[in-house]
Amino acid sequence: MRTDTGRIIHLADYRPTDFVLERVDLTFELDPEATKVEARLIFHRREGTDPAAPLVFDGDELTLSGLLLDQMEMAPERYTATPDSLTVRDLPESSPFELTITTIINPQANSQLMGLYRSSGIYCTQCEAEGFRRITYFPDRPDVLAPYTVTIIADKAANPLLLSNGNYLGGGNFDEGRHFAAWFDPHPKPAYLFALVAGDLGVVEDTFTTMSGREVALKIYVEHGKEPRATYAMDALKRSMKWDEEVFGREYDLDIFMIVAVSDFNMGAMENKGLNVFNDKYVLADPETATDADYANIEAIIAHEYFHNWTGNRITCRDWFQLCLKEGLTVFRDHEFSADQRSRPVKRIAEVRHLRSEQFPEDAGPLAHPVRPDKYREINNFYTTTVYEKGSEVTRMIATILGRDLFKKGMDLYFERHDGEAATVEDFVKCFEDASGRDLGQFSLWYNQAGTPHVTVTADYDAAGKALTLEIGQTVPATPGQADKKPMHIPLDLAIVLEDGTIAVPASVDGAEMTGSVLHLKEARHTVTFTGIASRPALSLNRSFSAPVIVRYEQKPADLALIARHETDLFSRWQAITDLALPALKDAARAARKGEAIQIDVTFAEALLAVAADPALEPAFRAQALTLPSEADIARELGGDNDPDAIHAGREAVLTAIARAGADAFGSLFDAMAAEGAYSPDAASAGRRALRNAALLYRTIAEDAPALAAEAFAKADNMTDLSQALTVLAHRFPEAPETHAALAAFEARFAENALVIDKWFQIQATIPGEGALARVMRLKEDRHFNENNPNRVRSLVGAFVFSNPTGFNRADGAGYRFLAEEILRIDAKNPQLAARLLTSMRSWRQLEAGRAELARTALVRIEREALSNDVRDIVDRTLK
Ligand code: 0A1
Ligand code: ZN
Repeated sequence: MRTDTGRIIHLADYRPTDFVLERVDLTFELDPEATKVEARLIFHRREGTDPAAPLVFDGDELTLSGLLLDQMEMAPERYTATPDSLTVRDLPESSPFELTITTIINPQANSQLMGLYRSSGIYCTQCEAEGFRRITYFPDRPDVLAPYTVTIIADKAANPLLLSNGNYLGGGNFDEGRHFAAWFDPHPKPAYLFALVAGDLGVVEDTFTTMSGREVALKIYVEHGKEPRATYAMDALKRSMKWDEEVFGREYDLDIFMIVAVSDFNMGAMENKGLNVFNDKYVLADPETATDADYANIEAIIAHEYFHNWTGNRITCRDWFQLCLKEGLTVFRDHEFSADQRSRPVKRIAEVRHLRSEQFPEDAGPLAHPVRPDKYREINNFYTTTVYEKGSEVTRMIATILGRDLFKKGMDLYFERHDGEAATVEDFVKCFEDASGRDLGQFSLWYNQAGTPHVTVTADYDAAGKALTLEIGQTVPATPGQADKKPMHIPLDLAIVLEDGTIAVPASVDGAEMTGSVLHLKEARHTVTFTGIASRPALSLNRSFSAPVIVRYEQKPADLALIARHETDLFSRWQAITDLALPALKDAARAARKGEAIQIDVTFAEALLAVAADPALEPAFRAQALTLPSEADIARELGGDNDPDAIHAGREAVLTAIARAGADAFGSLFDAMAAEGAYSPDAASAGRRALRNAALLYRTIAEDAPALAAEAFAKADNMTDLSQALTVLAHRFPEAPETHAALAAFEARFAENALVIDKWFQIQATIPGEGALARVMRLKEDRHFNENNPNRVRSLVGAFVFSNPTGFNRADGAGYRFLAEEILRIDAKNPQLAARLLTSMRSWRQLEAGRAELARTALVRIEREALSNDVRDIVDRTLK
C-alpha cells in the first residue's frame, strides 16, 4: 500500500511531457503469483525540450527485472528504479528509441483491485485513474496517447479466453498447454483505458450494424451458467449504440465491442477501449433476482460506458483535473438516453432526488470541491457526485442556455475539433462559444466555484398595473479554499401560473434577459418586472430543475397546490407536492427534538393524494409523489444541530398521518395496480409496481401490522415486489415472527446468488433504530459475509453508514467507533473502498453537539493511524 505520500498536485503546474510516446507493445505471461510483463515503448524527445532531460516513469509497488534500450541492456548508472518510479538518463537527443521494460507482478496478492488482479479465478485489470503504473513503469497520465499491441500468453485450460483492447489479430498454441492471443488497438489511447481479461467465461453474442453499414461483433462475458442473465444488458447495449448514432451522430469504431462482468470491482464499471469491465451487479438481471431499479441501473450504466467511447476515449482528458470533461458530459448523455427510453419527467425527478441527497451535502460540507478541482492529493477521491452529477447539470445548463440546435452544433464541433486529442474544459466550452457566438465566460464559473448557489425570491403583484415584480438575489456559500464567490450565470426556467391554472405570457419583461421561459440571472441582485399578468399568480421556479441551485421562495400552500394541479412541467408539479410536505416534516422533527407532542395538519396531503389517485398521470410519477423526502433530505433542510432520531420520529408521524388520511385511496390503488399479465421489466410495468408498493407501505403503516406485507411477500413473483415486501416487514416489524420467517426464506432461496444476498444484507443493515449496530455486527459473522468483496462490504457496512441515519448516528457514538475500526481494517486491503466509506462522515458538523463531538473523536482515532493516501486525504479534509 502506498501510504501517506502527501504530495498535492496543482492544475497550475500542468506541463506537457518531455518525451512523446509513439507506440506501445505489451506482452503478458500470465501466472497467478508471478506474471511477467514486458513493455516495449517507442519514444522521441518532444521538440524544444531540454536535450538532457531524463525520462521519468511512474510506478506503484513495482520491481524492475529488466531494462533494454534499443534491445541492448542498459548500464545501471543510466537509470534509477524505485517501487514508484523509474528514471532513465542519457537518452538519444533526436532519433526515436525503444525501451523494453520488464516487471514481474503478483495479481493474486492484489487486494486493492487496481492494476492486474484476480477475481474468482479471472485475471482482470482496472487502470483508471493510476492503476497502469502497478503493471509496468509508464508515463501514466491521460495526455500520453498511443496505439497498443498486446500479446497475452497463458495456460489454455484455465484461460481459454484471452482478451484485450481493439481488434483481434490472431492467436495460437504453445507447448506445455499454453496458448496466446494478440490484439491491436489502432486508436491512440492513454494507459488508463488499457484492459486485459483472461480466464474461463461464458458468452452472450450478438451483432450491431452501424449507420455506415459496418457489422460489429458484440460479446458479453459472464460466469458460466449466468448467460441468460446477460440478455437485458445486451439489449441495452444495442439500444445505446443506436441512440448515440441518432442523437449525437456517433458511430462505433472497432470490429468488436466486449463487456466482461466481474464480481470484485471497486466501482460500477469501466470504459476501457473496446473492452468494458463491469461490476456484475450492473450486467446480470432476470425477473426472479433483479429489481426494477436494477434494470434501470443496468440500462444506464451500459449506456454510460458505451457513450464514453466518444466522450472519454476518442476525446480524452488532458489531465485528471479535467475529469468532468468526460464524466459530467457522459452522465448527461446517459441521462438523456434513459429519459428517451423511459419517462422523461420521472427520470428527471429521480436525478434531482439523487443530486439533492448526494451532491448537495457534498457541496455543503468539508469535502466540497469545484466541478473542475484545481488541486488534489489523491485522484481516486475525485470520482464524486460533484464531478459526475453536478458536472452533468453544468452540461445540461449549456444545452438550456443555447437551445437544442446550437447545443448540437457545439457538440458536433467538439467531436470534429478534438477527436484523437486530450482536451480541457476550456476546449469544450470554446466549442459552444464558437458554434453560438455567445460569451460563456461568466458561465464557466460553474466549473471553478464550488458550493450550491442559493437563489432567494420575493414577489410583489400590483393588481392595478397588472405587473409582477420579483426581487431575485443569488449567493454562493463559502467552501474550503474559496471564501469569496462571484455571481454565476443561472438559467432559471419559470412559469407564472394564473388563478385559473393557465400559464401567463407576459407582455414585457424587464430587469433580466429572458429567452423563452428561461430567465438569465447574472447579477447578485435583479429586480425583474413582468407586465400583462391578469391575476395574482403562483410562481413555478426552476422548472425541470434548469439550474442546480437551492431556491428560497415563500409560497402559500394554496399556490403550491395550484401548481401541483396545473403546471405543464411535471417536474414542477412533483416539486410543489414536495414543497407542500416539507414544512410538516420540518415542524414534526423540531417538535420531536424538543420532546413535544407532534401535531400534524394533514391538509397538505390533499394535493399529494389527488395526484396519487389521478388516472391521467403515469403510475411512476404518482409513486414519486407519494415518496416523501428522505431523512437526509429533511436534515439538509433543517440545516444544522440535527438529531437523526427526532427527524426519523417526525417523518414517521407524517407518514402515519398520510396513511390514515388516505386509507381508502391506498386500498383501491393497491388493487388497481395489481400486475397485468406476465412480468415485464419495462418502464410502464415498473411504474405500476412502484405505485402498488408505495400503497402497500402506507397501508401497512395505517394498520400497524405485518400481515399485508407478509402476504405480499408470499405472493410476489418478481424481485421488486419480493424485496419491497421484505423491506417493509424488516424495517417496520424487525422482531415479528413473519419477518424472521421471510428473512430466512429469502436467504435459503437465494443463498447461491451473491447479488441477491447483497440485498438481504442491505435490507437488514438499514433497519432503523438503536439495535441496528448489534445486528450489523452479527451479520459480519454470517457465513455469507466476505470482507474481500466490495459489493458485500458496501451492502452491509456501506448501507449501514450511508443509509441508516438513526442506526449509524446512535447517540452514544458507537456507530462512529464501529466505522473507525472498519475503515482501519479495510484500508489495509482496499484503500479506495475504505476512503469511500469514510465519506459517510461528510456531514458530521451538521449534527447536534453531542453526536458531532463523538463523530470528531472517531475521525481523530482514524487520523492517528498509518493510512493509505486515499483515507489520509479524506480524513484530513473532513476534520479541517
Ligand atoms: N470511468 C468510470 C469510473 C471508474 C473510475 C475509477 C475506477 O477505478 C476503480 C473504476 C471506474 C466510469 O465513469 O464509469
Ligand atoms: Zn464515466
